[in-house]
Amino acid sequence: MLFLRNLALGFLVLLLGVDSSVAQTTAWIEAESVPRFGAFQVYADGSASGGQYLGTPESAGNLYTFGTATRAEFSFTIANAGDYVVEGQTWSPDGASDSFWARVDGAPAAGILWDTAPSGSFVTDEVSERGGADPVVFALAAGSHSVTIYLREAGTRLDRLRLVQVGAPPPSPDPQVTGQWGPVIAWPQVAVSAANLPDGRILTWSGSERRTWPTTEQTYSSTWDPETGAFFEVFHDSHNMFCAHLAMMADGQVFVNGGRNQQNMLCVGWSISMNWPVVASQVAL
Ligand SMILES: [Ca+2]
Ligand SMILES: [Ca+2]
Repeated sequence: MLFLRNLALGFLVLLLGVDSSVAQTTAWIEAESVPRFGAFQVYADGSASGGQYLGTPESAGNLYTFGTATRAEFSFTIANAGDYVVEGQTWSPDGASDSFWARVDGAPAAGILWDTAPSGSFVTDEVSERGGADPVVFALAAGSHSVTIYLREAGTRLDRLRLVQVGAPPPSPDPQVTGQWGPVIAWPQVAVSAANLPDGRILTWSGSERRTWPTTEQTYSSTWDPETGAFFEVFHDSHNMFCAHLAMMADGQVFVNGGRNQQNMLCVGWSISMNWPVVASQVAL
C-alpha cells in the first residue's frame, strides 16, 4: 500500500489553471432609470442612490389583485447560472405603503406579493413572498433576465435593484490538497510496471519494444523526474521484464523478479548503477 500511495503521489504533480466559481452580484440598477409604465413616477430624494427613486402617488390607489399596468422593467445579465435573490433598496413610509408585486422572467403569472421592510428610510430588502419564502430564490441560467416590479400599495418607494447569487458555489479545488491534471506527457514507452523511487522519480518500463510486443527479450526503461520533466532512458537487451513482479528494497533499489523469458531472471537496479544487472536466474519454466 505504501508503494501504491507513493506512486500516486508521484504522479500528482502537475500544473494548469482550474475553473474558479465565484458568487456573482450584479451591479445595482437605479429604479428611476428603467422603463416605467402606468402610475410610476420618479421622485427626487437626496437620501436615495442617484438622488432619485421610483414611486406612485397615493392617488394611484392600491392594486391588491395583481395587475401589470403600473410596472418598472429591470434587465440583468448574469455570467453564472445559479440561485439568485433579488435585492432592493426600498422605503415603506407606512403600513399601507409597504408592498409591491414582483415577477422574474414573467413568472409567476399571478405575481409575488413582496411585503417591503418597514422603515423610515431606504433600507436593503430582498424580494420575499407573503406566506412563503424570504427571500425568494430564483434558479437562473446564465444570460439575460427580467425583473419587473408592479404597483401594489401606492406610496411604496423603490430606489434600486440588483441580483445576488446565493448558496455555496463549488469550492475551488486546492491543488496543494487535491492535485491537478496537467498536460499529456509523451512517455518513452508503454509503461507496464512502475516504481516510485526514493528520490521522487518515477521508474517505468515496457516489455520488449517501446510500444509493441513482439516478445523480443529486451526491455526499455526510463526514469521521469517530476521536478524537471526530464526522462533518462536505459535499454536492457537480455531480459524482457513484461509481467515481472517488483519490490522496493530497503536500500532504495528496485528488485524485479521474472518476466517473459523462458528462463526468468532476477534483476536489480536503478538507484545507483542506473542499469539492470542480472543478479540470478530462476529455474526454467
Ligand atoms: Ca399607501
Ligand atoms: Ca435610485
